[in-house]
Amino acid sequence: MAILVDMTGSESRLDAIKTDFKRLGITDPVWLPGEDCDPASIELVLAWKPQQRDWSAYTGVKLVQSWGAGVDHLLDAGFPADWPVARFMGQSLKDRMVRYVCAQLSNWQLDMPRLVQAQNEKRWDWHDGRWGEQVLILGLGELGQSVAEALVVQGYKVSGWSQSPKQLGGVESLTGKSGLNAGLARADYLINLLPLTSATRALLGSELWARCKRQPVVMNVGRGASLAEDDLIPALEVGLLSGAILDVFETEPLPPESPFWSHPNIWITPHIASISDPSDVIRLSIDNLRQVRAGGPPRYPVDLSREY
Ligand code: OXD
Repeated sequence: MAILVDMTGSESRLDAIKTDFKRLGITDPVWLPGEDCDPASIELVLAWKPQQRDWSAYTGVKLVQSWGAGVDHLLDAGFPADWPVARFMGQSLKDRMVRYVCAQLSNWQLDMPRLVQAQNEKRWDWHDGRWGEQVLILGLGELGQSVAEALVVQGYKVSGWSQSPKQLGGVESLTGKSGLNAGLARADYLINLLPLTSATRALLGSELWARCKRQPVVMNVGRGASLAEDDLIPALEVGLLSGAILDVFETEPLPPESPFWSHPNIWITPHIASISDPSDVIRLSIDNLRQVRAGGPPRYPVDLSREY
């Protein structure tokens, strides 16, 4: 078999991925974009924002494996409709997301930037924190469920909004418009973990903010385009929201001219909430390829016609 790693990333990152294959004992040829491979020999395409569009010469592909949990970056890649597609999921991805969300909620409550500044100025800046109990998680997929369970353990009151009802210990399951309204009305924190689809694009916007009653902090760890970016600063200015913790953006890297950089109540991290562990992605992709070769479905299958 041969593998195509069609990823947008720095040369050193792509080279490191090639090395990871070797380290894991996979001796099959691994090709990077622009390298002179025989397209017909490729069985596995590992993709992150792939550059290739014409797949007509790739006659032997058995599986497309997304490097990440999200698959919106694959929607316009032009894959033939009958190629199986899988996304990445694994314990390391869940753990990292849980750690990011818990850390950022705690950082917000303790107002860490204020404390860091006080330390820099050798000032004892005691304050009594800004606490909140009620969390609404938008999207109860694998990552959303892990986050919900972890926040319950931390003592938060957690609701999760999803397409179909979910049974999760200690988590209130909300569905539909009325469920969303109920969750928004009492949320102190709103965490977006929805996949980006036509239905969720710009969902986090003024219409949603108008239904919030407790000036929540919004955390976006799903996809940037789920947030209507132009609606955010107005919602902060009129006090519908208290703050925004953003890890993902419509355009990444976030352009220097974005007003988000300098807003005091917007925290920015560079899409690092949960980074895929290369070894875990490679292992899953090889296992998935074996399953597909044996006639079964891959783990974490994706239906690109449904956008997730
Ligand atoms: C992902 C991501 O989709 O890192 O996993 O955004």
